[in-house]
Amino acid sequence: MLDGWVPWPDPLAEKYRAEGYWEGRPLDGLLRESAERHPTRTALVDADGARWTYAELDLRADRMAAGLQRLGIGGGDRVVVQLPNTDAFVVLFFALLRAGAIPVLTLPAHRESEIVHVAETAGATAYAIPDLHDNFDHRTLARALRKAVPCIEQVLVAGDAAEFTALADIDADPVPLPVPDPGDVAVLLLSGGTTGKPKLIPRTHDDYTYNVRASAEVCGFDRDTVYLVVLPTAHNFALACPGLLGTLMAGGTVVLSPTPSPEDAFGLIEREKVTATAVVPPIALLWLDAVEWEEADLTSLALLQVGGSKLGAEPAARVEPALGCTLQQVFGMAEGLLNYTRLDDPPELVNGTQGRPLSPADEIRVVDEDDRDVPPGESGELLTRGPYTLRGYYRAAEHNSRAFTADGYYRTGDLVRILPSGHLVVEGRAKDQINRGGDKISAEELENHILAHPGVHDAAVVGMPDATMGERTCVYLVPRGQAPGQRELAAFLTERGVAGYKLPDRVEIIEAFPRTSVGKIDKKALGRLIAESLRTEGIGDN
Ligand code: J2J
Repeated sequence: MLDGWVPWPDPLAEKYRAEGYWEGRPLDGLLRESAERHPTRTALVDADGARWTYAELDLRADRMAAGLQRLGIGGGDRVVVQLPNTDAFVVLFFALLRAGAIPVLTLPAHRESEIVHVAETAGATAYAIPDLHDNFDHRTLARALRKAVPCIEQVLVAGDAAEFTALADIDADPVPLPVPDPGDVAVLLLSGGTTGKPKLIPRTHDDYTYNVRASAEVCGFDRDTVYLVVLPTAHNFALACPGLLGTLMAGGTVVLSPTPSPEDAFGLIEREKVTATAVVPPIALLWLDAVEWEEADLTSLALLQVGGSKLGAEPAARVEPALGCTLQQVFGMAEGLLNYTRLDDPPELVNGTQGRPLSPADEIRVVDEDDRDVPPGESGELLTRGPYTLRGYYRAAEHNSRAFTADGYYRTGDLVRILPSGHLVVEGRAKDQINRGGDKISAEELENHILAHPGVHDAAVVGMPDATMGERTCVYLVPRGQAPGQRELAAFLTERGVAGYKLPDRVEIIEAFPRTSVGKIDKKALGRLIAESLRTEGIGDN
């Protein structure tokens, strides 16, 4: 068993098993079972139109699993996976599970700063990358990683491997594979983060399989589902809610889009008669506009899931008339809890709420600053525990003591209120994080990087309202001599290996920070200050 993660207390685990939430099946079993049930149906289609049946995908995963074992990868080894939306991701994901290794999922946009930290924390022994993606050579990053994190023994490359191992060469005749303990960790997901360093989320075979199965049920996925992966495959939403795993479990077809652009996505929706997909609000807004000029036939699309940040009620109401499909709002988190509007909810709930919990076993509380339950209908911080919500981040004991209550509730940092129907409305945030159109940025992590600049005495990162993205990132700097401007700071952070989506959109200079009564930087005041500046400049959210 993997050490350093926090399992559910035994009585609770027994309850989840007895009540049928946890079925004792390994996560890769969903592909195996679908391959046995309908081997000749199409499981996967890539952007170029290459297609794999369930039998073919299943065999590819078996052969790669055997090849990985031959390379010595298995037995609980952690493998950092950073692959774009390609068949290589899907095959490697299942192959790692079957070899007994644990995929550690990172986004294509992550760079040295994030990857080094994740690989170190996970104690990873291998790193899987594309050769080039989005004008970036991931092999350069792999070389830097190997220097910084000596436990990385192997680099696996989709494409031109240079001095490393090509994923295409990892292939061997299928061998008997280890059978995992379903209560053990299957995959490590990356958290959006509120602290100085990104955190890892352990998801077990039992809990993640339930996450996928229950999501597929609520979303009505079946063998006729054609699901388009638009967000990165490594994102919990696109992977498992119900996402690509839910589609494969249901026996449908997964289609991979390289980008969320209307050109790519609409073309694939028309070509493959896509029935369902999941996007973040800025992409939904872009698509709502793009139907005006793009000619593609979107009539097959029956379900658009939108989540990751809050979708306004006004654009929400435009989805069905403009795209001709049902909208589903999803308020989820890689940590676990998922809220979905139901397919038969009335329009006021679909457009005006962020859904209700997926599982009857989800426990939620809404509390004030002293952890006391607020009166029904009032706003407070959402706490949750349940059969697919983590009990602790991986190897983060100190942080866990703050991120969870003594009785195991996860503090989401989200401010919500609950309607009598049980639906949640997200009202704001209690955590020090920017949600830039679904991309999460930990203010503390970014501030730490910015503080390394010689022209910066102190830094405070806050969100500023933005019509498309919901919010963008603004940093207030107290200069030391010559403070950097926005471009210089971006170049500095890029040089430090910070992911592009975390670069501040705006830099403001300030002599001293406003402080709260206890002497902390008053970020609410800074947030009001930048919102006010935007208003006077005629920019802002309305
Ligand atoms: C407001 N805030 C939201 C929403 C997430 C499905 C959907 C999203 C994620 C995700 C996910 C929101 N309205 N509809 O993993 O499976 C904010 C909250 C939450 C945080 C989690 C999924 N949907 N959020 O976004 O781990 O602040 O997961 O706590 O990236 O996103 O971020 P993440």
